[in-house]
Amino acid sequence: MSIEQKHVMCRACHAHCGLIVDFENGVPVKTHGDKNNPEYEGYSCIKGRQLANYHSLESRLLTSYKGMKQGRKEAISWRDAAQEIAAKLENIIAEHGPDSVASYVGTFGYNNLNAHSFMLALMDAIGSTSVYDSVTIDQPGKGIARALAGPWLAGAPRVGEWDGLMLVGTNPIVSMNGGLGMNPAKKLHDAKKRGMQLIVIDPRETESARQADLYLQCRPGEDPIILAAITKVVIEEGLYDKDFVANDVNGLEALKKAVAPFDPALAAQRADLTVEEIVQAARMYGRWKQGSISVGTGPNMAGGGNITEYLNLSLTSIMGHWRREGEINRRSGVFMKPAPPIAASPGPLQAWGFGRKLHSRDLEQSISGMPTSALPDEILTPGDKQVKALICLGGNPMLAWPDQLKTFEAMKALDLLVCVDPRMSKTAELADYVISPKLHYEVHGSTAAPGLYGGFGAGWGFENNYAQASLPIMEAPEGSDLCEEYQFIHTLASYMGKPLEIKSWALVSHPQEREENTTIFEPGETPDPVTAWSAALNGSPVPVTEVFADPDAHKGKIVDAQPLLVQPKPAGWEGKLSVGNAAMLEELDAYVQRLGQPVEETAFPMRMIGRRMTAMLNSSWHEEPTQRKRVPHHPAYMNPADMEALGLIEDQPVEVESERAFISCVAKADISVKRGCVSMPHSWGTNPDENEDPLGDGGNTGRLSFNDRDFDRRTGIPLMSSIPIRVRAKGQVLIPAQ
Ligand SMILES: Nc1nc2c(c(=O)[nH]1)N[C@H]1C(S)=C(S)[C@@H](COP(=O)(O)OP(=O)(O)OC[C@H]3O[C@@H](n4cnc5c(=O)[nH]c(N)nc54)[C@H](O)[C@@H]3O)O[C@H]1N2
Ligand SMILES: Nc1nc2c(c(=O)[nH]1)N[C@H]1C(S)=C(S)[C@@H](COP(=O)(O)OP(=O)(O)OC[C@H]3O[C@@H](n4cnc5c(=O)[nH]c(N)nc54)[C@H](O)[C@@H]3O)O[C@H]1N2
Ligand code: SF4
Ligand SMILES: [Mo]
Repeated sequence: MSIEQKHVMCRACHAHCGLIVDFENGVPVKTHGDKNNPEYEGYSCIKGRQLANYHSLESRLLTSYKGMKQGRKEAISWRDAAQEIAAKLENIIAEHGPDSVASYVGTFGYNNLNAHSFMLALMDAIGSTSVYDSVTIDQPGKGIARALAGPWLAGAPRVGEWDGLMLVGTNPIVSMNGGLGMNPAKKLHDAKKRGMQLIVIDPRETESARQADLYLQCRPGEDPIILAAITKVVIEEGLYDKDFVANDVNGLEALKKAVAPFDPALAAQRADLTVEEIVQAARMYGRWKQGSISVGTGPNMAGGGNITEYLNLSLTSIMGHWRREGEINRRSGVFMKPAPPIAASPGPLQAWGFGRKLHSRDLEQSISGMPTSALPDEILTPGDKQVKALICLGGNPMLAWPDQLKTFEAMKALDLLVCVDPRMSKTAELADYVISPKLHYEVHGSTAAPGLYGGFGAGWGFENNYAQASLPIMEAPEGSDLCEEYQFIHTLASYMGKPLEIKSWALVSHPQEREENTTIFEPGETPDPVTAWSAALNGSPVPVTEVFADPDAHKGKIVDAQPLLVQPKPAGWEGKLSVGNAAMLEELDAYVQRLGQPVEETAFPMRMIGRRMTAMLNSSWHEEPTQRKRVPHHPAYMNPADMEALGLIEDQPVEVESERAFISCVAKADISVKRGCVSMPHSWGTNPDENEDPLGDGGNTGRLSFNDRDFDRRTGIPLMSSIPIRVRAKGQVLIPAQ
């Protein structure tokens, strides 16, 4: 039997690993890592290794469908669907105006810049500003903080150069979130071997925390207090880089004053740490000549995301942990053009106050985007700008958005709901149309998205000047009727008689050039994939056609290019980094009153905290058998002592209840979870009109949130972690032995 190996890029998460697929007689039999891939070095995860199954699972839609909302599901070709949807959109726009049509780009739109750019162009063509994505229900504090601190043009050093890394509510070994880059376990192992230190602040002793030199098992929701106390020690003990601050940082005095009340002893008491732990963390951190802090979804979802991210950047700036004059940046860019390599900051940018306001709530667009958590209100609240139609690209509002009960009412209230999704997701079940796309093996892929995320900060994107441009390695199944996401969007626009103006992602830090690099696709024949990718990345450092034509790039390669030498700050340059933003320090001020105070006693004494699991990505493909075997039921991980106190035993069905609602799942003992916390993965569960099966798909943690209480006034994100809850047994039905 002959085995043929083909290279593919996994799009199952934002990491975009370069993998190899073994074909036996033309059939894919195994997907695995590629030892020769210079960036991932053989890495793959359980999800990537099931790619072949995703293509052939029974749950995969091989054609588009319509009429689920009316309970009359019927197959339809994607072209006919596009034509019908175009007519419906035209009617809705004629009656309610262009802003009544909203788009929502989720994980599989965000990670596919080609599809994403076509979606944005469609909204432009319609004239709608109701453009939403998952950023504002993810880590919206990142964008806010980066704007208000000001970007550092030369960027940050990479993991190979750090003396230390501090992880705050993120677990990159599992999530591939920023911090350690690609193949994170190996990167951490190598870095630790050469002496890099690791500090982890997390209520759960995560896979990353187990490697830590110092692990702080904090109470959730108190990160601003912990980082403020660390900042206080760093400033008062003079551990920061005084020259760098004198030349490149504004606002140290304001920061010093703002953190002054955060006495480590008071902070420790509130965050349930010891004073020694906080002081030790500050001193360890303060000794790093080069280092990094990575803040994840934990703090961003626990109420203080903006200020936690801002304190992260403030510490980074006073320590001078940025790339300096004369240093080399090997990442000169393949698909993404980096900012000019100058050791300077242009100064802060506007983070809000420039964009679209909501008609239903006192919220507005910010630099992190439109407040997605409030989109249900925009749909349900009558008014001029009421949203009547929603197009979801690779996202699943019913399982991903906070406040599932309200989201359900909103989805049902829409005149038109379209999902572009290869599965009948819980949202698609309520939709008028679901358009099924081609998958990984069947499409052209590019690593442009992780290239873009490289701009998020240290530990994001690639270590090297790496890129992959993969080709289709398999035909779509015989008899199927599938398209690429961008093809559907272009065809839809064509039926509406609208040209699409594709704006380039390659030049995001060069807005002027971005405007100049627009590609227009007229109604009619849909461009081929390389032409579409070229438009989405027009003006990239290496032309997209060149990368797609390079056989080594099909496998993933480091592209030879002149590294960037960081230039000195030009004479007369005025911009500086800011660590004293008044709005951010006002957010910090709100935490002063918590110092030394016990946590309020209520009927909901425990805290639900989020977590990710290697075997599952958000709501996608939970039905894949190998992955499901690893996580058969929706788990609620609790400290065994808490389980005992509650009289719960392993695998017992339980109800987790917040003030909003209760959900059913299965109790699991886990010594790594802080007492008082229940650690649960998100995006499980059913729609509210279905029975919940704790031994099946479990409950939806989004149902535990209110979208209009305890929300951030800049981005709208409500509490999605550190939610006050209580736990009780759900009968005594025990799971039969496996
Ligand atoms: N309680 C709670 N809620 C959360 C979170 C949390 O931690 N806790 N996390 C939040 C975060 S960080 C995010 S990013 C959001 C995610 O929010 P969403 O992106 O809305 O949710 P996903 O579950 O990732 O949705 C992915 C959808 O894409 C489909 N899909 C899979 N492959 C493809 C493909 O190739 N093409 C297309 N077009 N579709 C595909 C899947 O079937 C699925 O329906 O959820 C948020 N919700
Ligand atoms: N395998 C896998 N990988 C994924 C995903 C997935 O579903 N599965 N999802 C992807 C997505 S959409 C994203 S956005 C990234 C997210 O990447 P991460 O942010 O790294 O996500 P988590 O692994 O959930 O890590 C969050 C951590 O925060 C902790 N935590 C919760 N509340 C608090 C708090 O108040 N304070 C502190 N300090 N910690 C807290 C939790 O215990 C948890 O360890 O992961 C991506 N990668
Ligand atoms: S980490 Fe896993 S799911 Fe993500 S791209 Fe790599 S192999 Fe695919
Ligand atoms: Mo996310």
